[in-house]
Amino acid sequence: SVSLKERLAELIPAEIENVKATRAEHGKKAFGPVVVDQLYGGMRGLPALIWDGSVLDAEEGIRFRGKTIPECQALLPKAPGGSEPLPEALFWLLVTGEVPTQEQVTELSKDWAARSAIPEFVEEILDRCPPTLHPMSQFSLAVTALNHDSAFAKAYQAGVSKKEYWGPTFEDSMDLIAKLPNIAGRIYRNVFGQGKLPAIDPSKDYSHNLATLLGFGENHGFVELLRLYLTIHSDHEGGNVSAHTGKLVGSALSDPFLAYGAALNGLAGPLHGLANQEVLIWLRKMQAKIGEDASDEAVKEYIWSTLKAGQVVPGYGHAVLRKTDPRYTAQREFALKHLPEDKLFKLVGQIYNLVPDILLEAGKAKNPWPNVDAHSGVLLTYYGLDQMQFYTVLFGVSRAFGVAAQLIWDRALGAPLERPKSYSTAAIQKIFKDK
Ligand code: FCX
Repeated sequence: SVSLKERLAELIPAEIENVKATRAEHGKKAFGPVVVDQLYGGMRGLPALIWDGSVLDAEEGIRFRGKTIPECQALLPKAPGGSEPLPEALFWLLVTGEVPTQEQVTELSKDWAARSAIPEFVEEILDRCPPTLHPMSQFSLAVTALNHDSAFAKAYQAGVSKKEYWGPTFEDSMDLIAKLPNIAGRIYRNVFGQGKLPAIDPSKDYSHNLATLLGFGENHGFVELLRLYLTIHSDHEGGNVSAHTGKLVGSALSDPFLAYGAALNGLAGPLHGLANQEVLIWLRKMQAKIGEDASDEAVKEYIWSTLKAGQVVPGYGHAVLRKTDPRYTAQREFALKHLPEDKLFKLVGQIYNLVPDILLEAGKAKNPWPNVDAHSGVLLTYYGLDQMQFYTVLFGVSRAFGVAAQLIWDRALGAPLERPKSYSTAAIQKIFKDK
């Protein structure tokens, strides 16, 4: 079928059986020891969630349904004349585990274009936001407000059976993704004053339309960048702040708009998605202080001054990864192909040669290597999207793909309310008093 919903309906019964069988066979088995430090330490490494869409290996980085980023770049359908994968295809892969055909992807592009209009009252909410309100706050407001027309919330009120939850969740998830370009485009134009928002073109792919709404539709390089960008930022297994928040809030049967609004608020934190903005601000401050063609010595000194001021080096380190993020590498390769002589790109490369040794010498960070955010802003800046306060919104458009895919599967598999146990320090002391 060219319809994602029909394909999904075919896959769900077998997966329900698969989970049942897995639980029957392994459900009562212990899954490694938990140490007290994990309770205090942000639950690093604690096995706590199930998500089939993507898995993160500390050394190798992300795989989407078993496929690395280079494999996705090779296998997923592309736009005519394009060489980067279409994020529509990545969404199909995340949801079904299957590489879609060109036809299936085209159908998704059309479906999303048809669903893309946002209610007038949401436009008004955005138009009334002061331009000084951070774009991510505006983004989360608008996404939350889409709950006004939630198919899931409506079905729930009408008494839909648990077995049917996934259908309206699917509809909401598709609407959510489809409406993000109009929300992001409106925020961009309101805040940065780039004129009136053009219309979505139903014959174009999702990234091309988003580029048009931002004012870059004629720029082939930028459109290609967005295709890559939206593909690689979509999902990073289940435990990161945005993915986990979406799943957690969804577990209360809050609809996908409420769940994703919450996820966006997590993405807006500087240790997570906002890091892409922070990297650019940091690079610009560095250039202002030490000039554009600074020596390694001057750059090193600047990096040390950041650490000595008690700040993090944005774009470096990771809670799970222990090697260079393949999302960084994919963007570096894009830059080598499209902007090899760009000064800011060269600075990013220079920093890559210096930061890891410094972080190792400083002795705290478990991972001295760059993550996805160390590179993305430089590429956007090159094409003229140099308003760094907007960068995390683009991350947020992409992350909706992963969170939406999870929400659909959680409702299809009947995932329960999340409710882990918390302990007091006094309780910990008592438990281990004589041990
Ligand atoms: N610069 C300076 N110090 C760093 C650091 C960095 N880039 N990365 C880690 N550290 C420090 C931590 O702050 C911590 O210090 P503390 O003991 O004084 O609290 C110590 O090293 C140990 O932290 P570590 O276990 O290595 O890292 P965590 O799992 O706690 O945190 C993040 C991971 C990503 C939050 C951390 O590396 C960081 O702050 N990096 C900079 C911000 C950033 O780039 N975030 C984006 C991450 C990601 F890709 C995304 O979500 O988009």
